[in-house]
Amino acid sequence: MDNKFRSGFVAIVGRPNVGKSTFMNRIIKEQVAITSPKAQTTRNKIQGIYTDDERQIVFLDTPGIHKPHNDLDQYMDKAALSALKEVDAVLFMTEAGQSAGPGDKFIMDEISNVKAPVFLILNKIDLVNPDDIAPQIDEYKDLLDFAEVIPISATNGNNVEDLIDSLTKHLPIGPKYYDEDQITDHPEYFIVGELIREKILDDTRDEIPHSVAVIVESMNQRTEAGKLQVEATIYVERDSQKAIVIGKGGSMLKNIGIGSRIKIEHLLGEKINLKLWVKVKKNWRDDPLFLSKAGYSV
Ligand code: GDP
Ligand code: K
Ligand code: MG
Repeated sequence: MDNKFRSGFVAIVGRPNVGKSTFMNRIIKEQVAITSPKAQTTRNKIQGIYTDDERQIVFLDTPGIHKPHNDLDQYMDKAALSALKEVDAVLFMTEAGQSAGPGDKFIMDEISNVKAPVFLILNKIDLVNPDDIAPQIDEYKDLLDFAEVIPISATNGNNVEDLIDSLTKHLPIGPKYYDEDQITDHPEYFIVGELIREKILDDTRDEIPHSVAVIVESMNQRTEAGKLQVEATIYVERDSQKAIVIGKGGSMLKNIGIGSRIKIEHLLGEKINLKLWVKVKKNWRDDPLFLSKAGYSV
C-alpha cells in the first residue's frame, strides 16, 4: 500500500441478527452499539469510528431492513437505506452456511443500485465448517456482483483485520474526519440509554423488546460521595409490561439496575449512582415528538 492516508464511510447492512452490531463493536474495541439475539435491537444509524496510522474508517451500523408496521419501523428502514447513499463501500452481512432467503434478496435488490463497491461478509464462521461455505458464495455471487467476499467471525475476530485491509484498498485518499480517540458520533447519554435497553432485552420476555424505550433524563449531577448521578426512565406501552419490567417486589428492576450500572461504569470509566423509573406511554412508537426525544429522529 502507498503511504497516503485513506479514509471513508462504510455502511453495514443485513437482516436482523446476522451480527452487524457485534462486528462493529469488535472493530471499535468498545461497545458503541448494543447487541442481542432479538430482532430490532438496533434502532438507528450508529457510527463507529476506526482509526490507525494508515486509515480512518467510519462504519455505519444500521437497523436490519424489514417491512414497516409503524412510525418507528419506518424510521428504522429509512435510517438503514439512507446510510447507503453517500458511502465509499457497503458491507452486506449474512450468516455463513445459509442460503439466500427473501430477506436477503430484498436487501440485495435495494443495494443493487448503489454505486459504491459491495462486500459480501459471511459472519459466524465459528458456527460452520469452512468447507461448507463455497456453495453459498456461488449462490450469492449469482444474485449480485460483489467487490470481495470475506468470511469472518465477529465474536472471535477471525479475519476481521484482513477485512479492514481489503476495505482500505477501496477507500479514497482522504483526511482524518474525527480525532483518533473519538469512537462514535452519538452522545454519551444516548449510549447509556441503549445499555439500559440492552439489559432489559436480556432479562425480559419476548413481548417487551419492541415496546421499550429508555430516555436518560440527566447525568450531570454528583452524589455527596462524588459519584455521577444517572437518572433514566424506562417507557413501556402497557401496565402489564410495566409489571414485568418491575418484577415481583421490584426484583426485575433491581437486576436491570445492577447489570446496566456495571456496563455504564465500564463505558464511562467511573462509578455511578443509577436511578431508574418505569412509566407507561401508550403508542409511543407512533408519537413523533416522543421518537425524537428518545433519539429516533432523522
Ligand atoms: P444485528 O441485529 O445484525 O446487529 O446482530 P447482533 O450484533 O445484535 O447479533 C445477533 C446475535 O448473533 C447475538 O446474539 C450475537 O452474540 C450473535 N453473533 C454475532 N456475531 C457472531 C459470530 O461471529 N459468531 C457467533 N457464534 N455469534 C455471533
Ligand atoms: K439483534
Ligand atoms: Mg444491530
